[in-house]
Amino acid sequence: MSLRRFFLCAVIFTALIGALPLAARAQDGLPGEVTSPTALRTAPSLAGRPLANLQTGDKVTVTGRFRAWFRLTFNGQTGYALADRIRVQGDANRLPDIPPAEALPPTAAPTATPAAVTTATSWFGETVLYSLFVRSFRDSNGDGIGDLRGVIDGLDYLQGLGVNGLWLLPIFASPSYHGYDVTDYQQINPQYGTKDDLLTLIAELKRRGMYLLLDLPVNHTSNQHPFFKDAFGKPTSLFSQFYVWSNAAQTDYLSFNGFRPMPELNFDSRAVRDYVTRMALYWLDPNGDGDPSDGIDGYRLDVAKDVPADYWAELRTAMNKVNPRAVLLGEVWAEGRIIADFLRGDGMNAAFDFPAFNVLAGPNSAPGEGLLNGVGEANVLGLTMRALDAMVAPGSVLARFSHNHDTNRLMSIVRGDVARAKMAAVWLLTAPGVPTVYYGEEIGMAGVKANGPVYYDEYRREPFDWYAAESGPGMTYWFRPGNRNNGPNDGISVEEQQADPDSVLNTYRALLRLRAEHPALRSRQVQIVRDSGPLYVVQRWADDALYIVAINFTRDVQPFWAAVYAAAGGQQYDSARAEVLLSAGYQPESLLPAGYVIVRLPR
Ligand SMILES: [Ca+2]
Ligand SMILES: [Ca+2]
Ligand SMILES: [Ca+2]
Ligand SMILES: [Ca+2]
Repeated sequence: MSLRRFFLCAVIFTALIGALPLAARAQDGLPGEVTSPTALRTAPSLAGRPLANLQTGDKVTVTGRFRAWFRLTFNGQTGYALADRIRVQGDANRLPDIPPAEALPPTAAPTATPAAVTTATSWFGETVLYSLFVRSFRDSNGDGIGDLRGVIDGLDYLQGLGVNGLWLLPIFASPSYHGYDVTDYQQINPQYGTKDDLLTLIAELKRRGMYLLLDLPVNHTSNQHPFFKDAFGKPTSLFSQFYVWSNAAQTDYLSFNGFRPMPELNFDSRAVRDYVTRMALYWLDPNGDGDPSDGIDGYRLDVAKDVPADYWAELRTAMNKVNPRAVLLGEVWAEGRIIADFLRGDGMNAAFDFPAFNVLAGPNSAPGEGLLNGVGEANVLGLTMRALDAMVAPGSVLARFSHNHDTNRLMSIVRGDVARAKMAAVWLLTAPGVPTVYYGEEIGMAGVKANGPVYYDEYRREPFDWYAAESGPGMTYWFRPGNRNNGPNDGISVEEQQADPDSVLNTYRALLRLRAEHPALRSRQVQIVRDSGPLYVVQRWADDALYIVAINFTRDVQPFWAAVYAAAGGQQYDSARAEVLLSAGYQPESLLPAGYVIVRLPR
């Protein structure tokens, strides 16, 4: 077995078994110290029996993690404690994830019913999703803050771009700029507009044959949510069971990533499940007449990994009674094995492909260390995508992306290399699954998380640049510090790229037009070619033609047709008949670094 083959096998093994090689080092546990009192419990919920009270300064051994909990041993006892109460010596990210089967009571075990998913996903699988931050996209009333009327004003642009589904980052009432801490799931953030504005947007989208997903952050609420305010410090509150308290006085609680403004909802509670389901169903049929034609098409589920998978199955069952076509697209930011735990056929219809993103982008903290920068092997990307495809329930959809609102932007990942950004677009828009374009990606906006104390992710969520001068009708200006990533007259705006056929914008338009014109480029008849050497090669079929997509992620010139023939087991195609649909750096026997080609071979 060659070294390379051994490495590839190791990757397959890793993808299937899910044990990251790095995690193995932490297998025996990391030393930790308790930073504030908490209980050691038998299971990660308040229902679990307390084994011991952990006091500040107690020394423990941490052996794994499950959602917001660490598994640890203390005085010979093994159990779970809240992760934000333990300071770990070493890299806690390398701790192995505990399978839910071990951490949850056996009653939570799933039963798969793949048929339910297949119906809902038939339309969703044809979608190109546009992830849109309302605050930054387009302003309709001149206050500098994007709003729903602004989204409506921008629909001609989006339809012209060629996307047909919108995922709006959270639009519900919230005290924060980002909206991931909700105070009322039935109210639209007044800065963004009204329920009527949303209904108008939905009607406008339907008229255009477009779809709408709303972001549903229900792992946690805001600490300003009325239920939390009522229960905080008041054990007799009717809403006590809604949250996960860690002291009897109910002044200390489990929160998302230990972030106090985001107390986690307690999904062990029937009342919580019923409440969240009622909120989620509301927007599927906003006027409540039993006809979902006035409603949204589904939800993107925030932090879906930290809500029990059996709850998503429960929500799916309830949604099927209102609109069986509506989809649930989960953010399960984890390795493939965990994603597969949620795509079982009975709950979520779709999830984001974080493993492929990891291969493409490299470590999120170090831009420029992934395949998009020529680091690593294209075969690893193909294997990673194939492994996840094979692990999830039939009919499930994987949403692909090169970056999102929680990561550095693509243009920053590739360190401003426009050719590599376009190459990433070719991967995204020809990959099997649902491509997700993050607003501003299509004009090559840059964005890197900044150090605090005030600004962090805002730098990855900057105002969408409509104009060269950053001013004009619809332009938002809620965030405009001097050190932002996108400025005036930097070549990054719709206005500056509109007429340039080589612009990033027109590359996205060309790719989306190809997808629309050639059903094979979006069909499920696709093969990510094995053993294509340094090239990433995808084959797609129509009745009358074979389509080949090849991308050279490396920093060297690579042979093209020779690699295609080798991957096809020596079979030769009549390359003289090849119709080149889109290319860059195609020579044509070879591909330059960051080059790509989409060819059509008539049968
Ligand atoms: Ca506004
Ligand atoms: Ca209705
Ligand atoms: Ca949770
Ligand atoms: Ca600009």
